[in-house]
Amino acid sequence: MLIIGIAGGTGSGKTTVVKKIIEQFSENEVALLSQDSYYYDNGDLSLEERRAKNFDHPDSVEFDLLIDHVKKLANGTTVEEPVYSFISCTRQPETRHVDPREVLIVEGILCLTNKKLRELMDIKVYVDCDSDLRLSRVIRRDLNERGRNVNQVLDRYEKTVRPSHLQFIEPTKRFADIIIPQGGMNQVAINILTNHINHTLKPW
Ligand code: UZR
Ligand code: MG
Repeated sequence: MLIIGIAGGTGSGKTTVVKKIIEQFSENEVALLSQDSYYYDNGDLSLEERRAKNFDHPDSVEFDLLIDHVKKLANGTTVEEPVYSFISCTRQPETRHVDPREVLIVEGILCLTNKKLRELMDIKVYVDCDSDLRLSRVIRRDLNERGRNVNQVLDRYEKTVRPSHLQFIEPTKRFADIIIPQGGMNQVAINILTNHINHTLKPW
Protein backbone atom coordinates (compact mmCIF):
# COMPACT_ATOMS: atom_id res chain seq x y z
CA MET A 1 0.00 0.00 0.00
CA LEU A 2 1.10 3.54 -0.81
CA ILE A 3 0.53 5.90 2.15
CA ILE A 4 0.38 9.63 1.42
CA GLY A 5 0.22 12.23 4.22
CA ILE A 6 -1.18 15.66 3.39
CA ALA A 7 -0.68 18.46 5.94
CA GLY A 8 -0.84 22.26 5.86
CA GLY A 9 -2.41 25.09 7.82
CA THR A 10 -6.13 25.42 8.35
CA GLY A 11 -7.77 26.84 5.22
CA SER A 12 -4.74 26.05 3.06
CA GLY A 13 -6.70 23.91 0.62
CA LYS A 14 -5.81 20.41 1.86
CA THR A 15 -9.32 19.10 1.55
CA THR A 16 -9.59 20.49 -2.00
CA VAL A 17 -6.30 18.91 -3.03
CA VAL A 18 -7.45 15.57 -1.62
CA LYS A 19 -10.85 15.85 -3.32
CA LYS A 20 -9.29 16.61 -6.69
CA ILE A 21 -6.92 13.66 -6.37
CA ILE A 22 -9.58 11.21 -5.24
CA GLU A 23 -11.93 12.25 -8.08
CA GLN A 24 -9.43 10.80 -10.53
CA PHE A 25 -9.74 7.29 -9.10
CA SER A 26 -12.44 4.78 -8.39
CA GLU A 27 -13.68 4.13 -4.87
CA ASN A 28 -11.91 0.82 -4.61
CA GLU A 29 -8.48 2.28 -5.38
CA VAL A 30 -7.99 5.03 -2.79
CA ALA A 31 -8.92 5.17 0.91
CA LEU A 32 -8.96 8.36 3.00
CA LEU A 33 -8.53 8.96 6.72
CA SER A 34 -9.09 12.48 7.98
CA GLN A 35 -7.12 13.55 11.05
CA ASP A 36 -10.09 15.76 11.98
CA SER A 37 -12.05 12.57 12.73
CA TYR A 38 -9.58 11.68 15.46
CA TYR A 39 -10.06 14.73 17.68
CA TYR A 40 -10.69 13.54 21.25
CA ASP A 41 -14.33 13.34 22.22
CA ASN A 42 -14.21 15.51 25.39
CA GLY A 43 -17.82 14.50 26.02
CA ASP A 44 -17.30 14.94 29.78
CA LEU A 45 -16.82 18.70 29.35
CA SER A 46 -19.53 21.32 28.78
CA LEU A 47 -20.03 22.72 25.27
CA GLU A 48 -18.40 25.99 26.38
CA GLU A 49 -15.37 24.12 27.73
CA ARG A 50 -15.12 21.95 24.62
CA ARG A 51 -15.28 24.96 22.33
CA ALA A 52 -12.52 26.67 24.32
CA LYS A 53 -10.04 23.83 23.64
CA ASN A 54 -7.00 24.34 21.45
CA PHE A 55 -7.77 22.15 18.44
CA ASP A 56 -4.59 23.22 16.72
CA HIS A 57 -2.39 21.52 19.33
CA PRO A 58 -1.04 18.01 18.62
CA ASP A 59 -2.38 16.82 22.01
CA SER A 60 -5.97 17.38 20.83
CA VAL A 61 -5.71 14.45 18.42
CA GLU A 62 -5.87 10.77 19.38
CA PHE A 63 -2.82 9.86 17.34
CA ASP A 64 -2.54 6.36 18.85
CA LEU A 65 -5.90 5.44 17.36
CA LEU A 66 -5.11 7.08 14.01
CA ILE A 67 -1.78 5.22 13.83
CA ASP A 68 -3.48 1.97 14.79
CA HIS A 69 -5.98 2.46 11.96
CA VAL A 70 -3.26 3.26 9.41
CA LYS A 71 -1.40 0.10 10.41
CA LYS A 72 -4.55 -2.02 10.22
CA LEU A 73 -5.38 -0.71 6.75
CA ALA A 74 -1.81 -1.42 5.67
CA ASN A 75 -2.33 -4.99 6.88
CA GLY A 76 -5.55 -5.34 4.91
CA THR A 77 -8.05 -4.87 7.75
CA THR A 78 -11.17 -2.67 7.61
CA VAL A 79 -11.31 0.04 10.32
CA GLU A 80 -14.04 2.18 11.89
CA GLU A 81 -13.10 5.83 11.51
CA PRO A 82 -14.74 7.99 14.19
CA VAL A 83 -17.20 10.64 13.00
CA TYR A 84 -16.46 13.99 14.64
CA SER A 85 -18.82 16.96 14.79
CA PHE A 86 -17.31 20.44 14.61
CA ILE A 87 -20.63 21.81 15.84
CA SER A 88 -20.83 19.88 19.11
CA CYS A 89 -17.04 19.24 19.32
CA THR A 90 -17.68 15.56 20.14
CA ARG A 91 -17.54 12.22 18.38
CA GLN A 92 -20.83 11.01 17.03
CA PRO A 93 -22.25 7.62 18.00
CA GLU A 94 -21.80 6.29 14.45
CA THR A 95 -18.51 5.40 12.73
CA ARG A 96 -17.46 5.17 9.08
CA HIS A 97 -16.21 1.89 7.59
CA VAL A 98 -12.91 2.38 5.79
CA ASP A 99 -11.77 -0.56 3.70
CA PRO A 100 -8.11 -1.19 2.81
CA ARG A 101 -7.13 0.05 -0.65
CA GLU A 102 -3.98 0.17 -2.74
CA VAL A 103 -3.53 3.84 -1.77
CA LEU A 104 -4.22 5.51 1.58
CA ILE A 105 -4.35 9.29 2.03
CA VAL A 106 -4.10 10.72 5.56
CA GLU A 107 -5.11 14.37 5.65
CA GLY A 108 -5.01 16.99 8.42
CA ILE A 109 -3.30 20.08 9.83
CA LEU A 110 -1.30 18.10 12.40
CA CYS A 111 -0.65 14.88 10.50
CA LEU A 112 3.07 15.54 10.05
CA THR A 113 3.64 16.48 13.71
CA ASN A 114 3.70 12.87 14.92
CA LYS A 115 6.94 10.99 14.26
CA LYS A 116 5.41 7.50 14.35
CA LEU A 117 2.73 8.53 11.88
CA ARG A 118 5.28 10.21 9.61
CA GLU A 119 7.33 7.04 9.55
CA LEU A 120 4.37 5.13 8.13
CA MET A 121 4.04 7.55 5.20
CA ASP A 122 5.67 6.94 1.82
CA ILE A 123 5.04 10.47 0.58
CA LYS A 124 4.66 13.53 2.79
CA VAL A 125 2.96 16.57 1.30
CA TYR A 126 2.62 20.07 2.78
CA VAL A 127 0.01 22.36 1.24
CA ASP A 128 1.31 25.91 1.56
CA CYS A 129 -0.76 29.08 1.45
CA ASP A 130 -0.44 32.69 2.64
CA SER A 131 -2.01 33.19 6.04
CA ASP A 132 -4.26 36.07 4.94
CA LEU A 133 -5.92 33.81 2.39
CA ARG A 134 -6.20 30.98 4.91
CA LEU A 135 -7.87 33.28 7.43
CA SER A 136 -10.36 34.59 4.89
CA ARG A 137 -11.30 31.03 3.89
CA VAL A 138 -11.60 29.91 7.50
CA ILE A 139 -13.94 32.83 8.29
CA ARG A 140 -16.22 31.85 5.41
CA ARG A 141 -16.12 28.16 6.19
CA ASP A 142 -16.59 28.39 9.95
CA LEU A 143 -19.57 30.71 9.45
CA ASN A 144 -21.19 28.49 6.85
CA GLU A 145 -20.31 25.02 8.08
CA ARG A 146 -19.13 25.11 11.67
CA GLY A 147 -21.75 27.23 13.42
CA ARG A 148 -19.60 30.21 14.46
CA ASN A 149 -19.81 33.99 14.17
CA VAL A 150 -17.03 36.32 12.97
CA ASN A 151 -15.97 37.34 16.47
CA GLN A 152 -15.65 33.74 17.61
CA VAL A 153 -13.58 32.86 14.56
CA LEU A 154 -11.24 35.84 14.93
CA ASP A 155 -10.89 35.34 18.70
CA ARG A 156 -9.91 31.75 18.17
CA TYR A 157 -7.59 32.64 15.33
CA GLU A 158 -5.67 35.10 17.49
CA LYS A 159 -5.63 32.99 20.67
CA THR A 160 -4.93 29.49 19.40
CA VAL A 161 -4.99 28.95 15.63
CA ARG A 162 -2.21 31.40 14.70
CA PRO A 163 0.18 30.66 17.61
CA SER A 164 -0.23 26.90 17.19
CA HIS A 165 0.22 27.16 13.45
CA LEU A 166 3.56 28.91 13.96
CA GLN A 167 4.61 26.56 16.76
CA PHE A 168 3.47 23.16 15.51
CA ILE A 169 2.20 23.13 11.94
CA GLU A 170 4.39 25.39 9.83
CA PRO A 171 7.60 23.72 11.20
CA THR A 172 6.43 20.35 9.79
CA LYS A 173 7.02 21.72 6.31
CA ARG A 174 10.61 20.57 6.76
CA PHE A 175 9.41 16.94 6.83
CA ALA A 176 7.58 17.25 3.52
CA ASP A 177 8.82 15.58 0.34
CA ILE A 178 6.60 17.86 -1.70
CA ILE A 179 5.38 21.38 -0.90
CA ILE A 180 2.34 22.53 -2.88
CA PRO A 181 1.96 26.31 -3.18
CA GLN A 182 -1.52 27.73 -3.91
CA GLY A 183 -3.14 24.53 -2.59
CA GLY A 184 -6.31 23.47 -4.34
CA MET A 185 -5.65 25.85 -7.25
CA ASN A 186 -2.39 24.15 -8.14
CA GLN A 187 -3.55 21.78 -10.88
CA VAL A 188 0.03 20.99 -11.95
CA ALA A 189 0.97 19.67 -8.51
CA ILE A 190 -2.30 17.76 -8.29
CA ASN A 191 -1.59 16.16 -11.69
CA ILE A 192 1.91 15.19 -10.62
CA LEU A 193 0.58 13.45 -7.51
CA THR A 194 -2.22 11.80 -9.48
CA ASN A 195 0.25 10.50 -12.06
CA HIS A 196 2.43 9.10 -9.32
CA ILE A 197 -0.52 7.30 -7.75
CA ASN A 198 -1.52 5.98 -11.16
CA HIS A 199 1.95 4.61 -11.63
CA THR A 200 1.71 2.83 -8.27
CA LEU A 201 -1.65 1.32 -9.20
CA LYS A 202 -0.60 0.32 -12.71
CA PRO A 203 3.20 0.02 -12.79
CA TRP A 204 3.24 -1.67 -16.21
P1 UZR B 1 -9.10 21.99 8.66
N1 UZR B 1 -11.58 22.72 14.84
C1 UZR B 1 -12.75 23.33 15.24
O1 UZR B 1 -13.03 24.43 14.83
N2 UZR B 1 -13.57 22.64 16.11
C2 UZR B 1 -13.29 21.42 16.58
O2 UZR B 1 -14.06 20.86 17.35
C3 UZR B 1 -12.10 20.80 16.14
C4 UZR B 1 -11.28 21.49 15.28
C5 UZR B 1 -10.72 23.46 13.89
C6 UZR B 1 -9.36 23.70 14.45
C7 UZR B 1 -8.45 23.73 13.22
N3 UZR B 1 -9.35 24.87 15.22
O3 UZR B 1 -7.93 24.99 12.95
C8 UZR B 1 -9.33 23.25 12.10
N4 UZR B 1 -9.95 25.90 15.06
O4 UZR B 1 -10.49 22.73 12.72
C9 UZR B 1 -8.68 22.17 11.26
N5 UZR B 1 -10.45 26.95 15.00
O5 UZR B 1 -9.52 21.77 10.21
O6 UZR B 1 -7.85 21.23 8.44
O7 UZR B 1 -10.25 21.45 7.87
O8 UZR B 1 -8.87 23.46 8.49
MG1 MG C 1 -10.08 20.44 5.70
